[in-house]
Amino acid sequence: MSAAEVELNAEELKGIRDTGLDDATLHASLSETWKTPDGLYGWLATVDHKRIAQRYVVTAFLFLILAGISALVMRLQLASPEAGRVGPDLYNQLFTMHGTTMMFLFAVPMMEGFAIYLVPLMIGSRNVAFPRLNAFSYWVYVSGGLMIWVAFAFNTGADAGWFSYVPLAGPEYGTGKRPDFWAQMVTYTEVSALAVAVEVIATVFKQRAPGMTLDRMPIYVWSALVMAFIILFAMPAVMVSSTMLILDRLVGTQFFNPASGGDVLLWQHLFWFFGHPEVYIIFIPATGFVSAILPAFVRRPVFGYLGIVLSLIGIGLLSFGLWVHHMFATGLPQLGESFFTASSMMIAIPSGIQIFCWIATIWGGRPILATPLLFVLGFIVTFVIGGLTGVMVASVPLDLQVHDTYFVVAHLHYVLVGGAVFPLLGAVYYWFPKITGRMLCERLGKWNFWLVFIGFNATFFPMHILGLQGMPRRVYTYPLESGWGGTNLFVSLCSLVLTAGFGVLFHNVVLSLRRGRLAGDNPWGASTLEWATASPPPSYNFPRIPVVDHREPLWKDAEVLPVAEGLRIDAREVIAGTVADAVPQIRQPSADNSIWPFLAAIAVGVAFLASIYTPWAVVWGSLPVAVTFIGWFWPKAIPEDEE
Ligand code: HEM
Ligand SMILES: [Cu+2]
Repeated sequence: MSAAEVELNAEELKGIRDTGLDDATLHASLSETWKTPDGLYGWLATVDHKRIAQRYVVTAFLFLILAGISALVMRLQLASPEAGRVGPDLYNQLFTMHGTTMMFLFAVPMMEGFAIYLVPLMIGSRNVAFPRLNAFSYWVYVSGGLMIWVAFAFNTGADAGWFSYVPLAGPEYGTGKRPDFWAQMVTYTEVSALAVAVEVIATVFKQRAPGMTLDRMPIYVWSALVMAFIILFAMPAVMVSSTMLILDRLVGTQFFNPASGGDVLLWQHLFWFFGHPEVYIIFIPATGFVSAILPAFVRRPVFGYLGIVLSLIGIGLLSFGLWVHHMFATGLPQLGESFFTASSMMIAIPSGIQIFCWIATIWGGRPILATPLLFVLGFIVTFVIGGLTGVMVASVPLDLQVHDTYFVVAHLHYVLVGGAVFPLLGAVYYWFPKITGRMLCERLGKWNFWLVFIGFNATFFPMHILGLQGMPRRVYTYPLESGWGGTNLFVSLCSLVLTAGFGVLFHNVVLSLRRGRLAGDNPWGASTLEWATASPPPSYNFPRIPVVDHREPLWKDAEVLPVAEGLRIDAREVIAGTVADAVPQIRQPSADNSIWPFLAAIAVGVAFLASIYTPWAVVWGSLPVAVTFIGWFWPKAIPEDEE
């Protein structure tokens, strides 16, 4: 960058005070201003997006382990025909807890966690917008997850499937309190997801580094933004429906009871209006990982920036027009079926564009086969297979044949594991050095990849065949004469290979945390801003806010990254700018640590939980909630007052 350009940027920044401090003073004062206090109080009160994000990621991994164990127990039971290791009642709880945990407590929060960690660093800011809401969202999520698993431990695990259809989950057939716990868990996780969505949108739109116009934004940030918008429009549908379910069960409303004018299919419409976009909430940020990882390992920018961004937005919009393909077996009018078949197949177009752009990127580059790139390649192979079976089941006649069989189980795992878990593992290998300051071991990484890739395909590919042979999903056993025993045994054994792959990952993480090679700021020679700061980043992220005039700021042949100065160092501040062009407008105060979000989450959590037992909890429970919110929002002296 020439001196003239720096001057221009500095000109844009007028109105922001220049601190003009040397590095050591700057570091000392910013560390003091942005620090998290030691001890338990600091742990509960921190609003540092990186700490909160790390918690999200670690907690989501713990839920992955729980859900994985339930899957293994299911596979143990299904390994041989007519086995009695797990009874039907426990089996129902197992597949419901597995599916529910994977979707609501693992995949979505994992993606949220990564977004909270990466977005402020990638756009050159010091924290997310609404840092206290961020802290609140984590505690709400974790209490929802704990609640449903504690209930499971007391034999009250949800048992009506991850989509909890009525009337099975309704007042007439739903066992005990089981569906109520499911419905309330949805409320917790959705409150937290909506909070994250609002933070991500506000952060991306308002807090980008000076000069980072929308078309210079990293593709991952675009994907996080699209994810946040999908959350915003999809999640309310399931919150409404789960609340209606709990009202039907607890206070005798009749939303889903046809005898009193209610409608059973209404549940399915509301659920899938959320449920289909849900898979894109998981998949879109995963494609963002791919677009972030690829350039670093093929040494060139991703091919077709505009095409990929438009595809992301296109997928986000289209994802709201497909939900009825989950309901082909409910007897819809022919025209409706054709419409939703067509729209389901249409989504293959933007997905295909992205895949071709990635292939073109690899084609034109010089690929270095490090572990993150292996996972990306594994993702492309696996996801394409899942996409192909997706196009198959989008056609009504075929769907009616394989509906509720293991073909669907195979398909959904190919898209979910292929489309989200593979990129996620790539992302773990890619950003672990940034987050912890240490590299993961490459040799173990290769073992990790091959065990997961081979284990996954060997476990799930044969399920297509089982499905075509007629094996229904959600059955706790099958007769000897069916002839499905051999394949099932093979599948169960291969799931152990997959488990071993995850074992290697956890081993690698534990080992590398202590003994991994030190990473340095930018071990992969990557181009985006998170690599411009230390690993792990300091509490304030960047000593000086970077100024961006390029899509790949760290690949420009500049000796040093241009920076903006002028934020206060004695109070928490971020730069807020215009939405499209990121021209700095104001210095925005950023919230300090506070215990109130934690207390508010407890109050909200207790109210949600108690409302399973009495509707009065909604009334009396709102009092402590109000108190904690008053504490949280108690007016503070704004910086201008102090001056
Ligand atoms: C890691 C290895 C995994 C294994 C061995 C596994 C195994 C299984 C099995 C055996 C079932 C079918 C149960 C039945 O129909 O009887 C199932 C269902 C399901 N799995 Fe997985 N799974 C794994 C990972 C995942 C992941 C990563 C996700 C999502 C991100 C996921 C989401 C689901 C869902 C949504 C269902 C449907 C549950 C229902 O029918 O209500 N699974 N899984
Ligand atoms: Cu769908």
